[in-house]
Amino acid sequence: MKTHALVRLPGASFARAISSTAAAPDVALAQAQHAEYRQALAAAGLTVEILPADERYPDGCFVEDTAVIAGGTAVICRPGAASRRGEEATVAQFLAGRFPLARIVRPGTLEGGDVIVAADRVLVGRSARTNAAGIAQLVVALADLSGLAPPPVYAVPVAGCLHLKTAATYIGHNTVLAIATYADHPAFAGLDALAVLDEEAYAADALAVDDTIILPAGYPRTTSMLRARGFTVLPVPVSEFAKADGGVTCLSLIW
Ligand code: CIR
Repeated sequence: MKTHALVRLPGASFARAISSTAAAPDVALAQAQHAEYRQALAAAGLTVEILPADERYPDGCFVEDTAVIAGGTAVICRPGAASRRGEEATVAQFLAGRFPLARIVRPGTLEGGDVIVAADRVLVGRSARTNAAGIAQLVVALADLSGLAPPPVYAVPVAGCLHLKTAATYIGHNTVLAIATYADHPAFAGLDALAVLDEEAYAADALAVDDTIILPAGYPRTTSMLRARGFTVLPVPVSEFAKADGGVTCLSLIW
């Protein structure tokens, strides 16, 4: 049962967030959407912890990338994007005392958006942001500090999108939600893979809080598919974060 979420408010510098799109985010609208997102987290039953905006880091609201919480451990990431290095310091400060911490260090890079913690395995995207050294360090960190047997870790090559979780997310009940090209990936063998329609690919990044799923607004087919399976779906508008290649998982750390 998940109880907490950590978020960071988007600041004025969010206008300069890294983006593969030509569209510039509207900061005031992003801030309003972030407030709705926080309400959805609270409606899903979470206590929402809020870090203030940090104007040094335009992408700082995407806190998911700064840490991986798994097996009772928080692994502090070393972002692959140079402009994002340093974001993790305030997150580490917040998490220290709540979790034993491990850290990804040079030459490793790892961003939390590449890490899917599923029922019996951890899947890590090897992407433009996460390298083999980062993945190897994550494996060691989870084995050292969790007190649990290390779950099998699979490295999954990521192509055509930013992070692994841009393409697939674990939504509980042994189920993965994925874009069609990832739905039958061998890393998901043994899990139930639900494919989203190509025109709803952005909805593959879904945030599951137990049986509630926070989904980007505007994806009716994915919403109905999940509701038909018994999930409570909370659609939230995140258009301004999408302009900066972010989705609903990117905006929080959940535990
Ligand atoms: C970046 O390029 O780093 C940000 N503009 C977007 C990060 C999205 N994070 C995520 O998917 N976990």
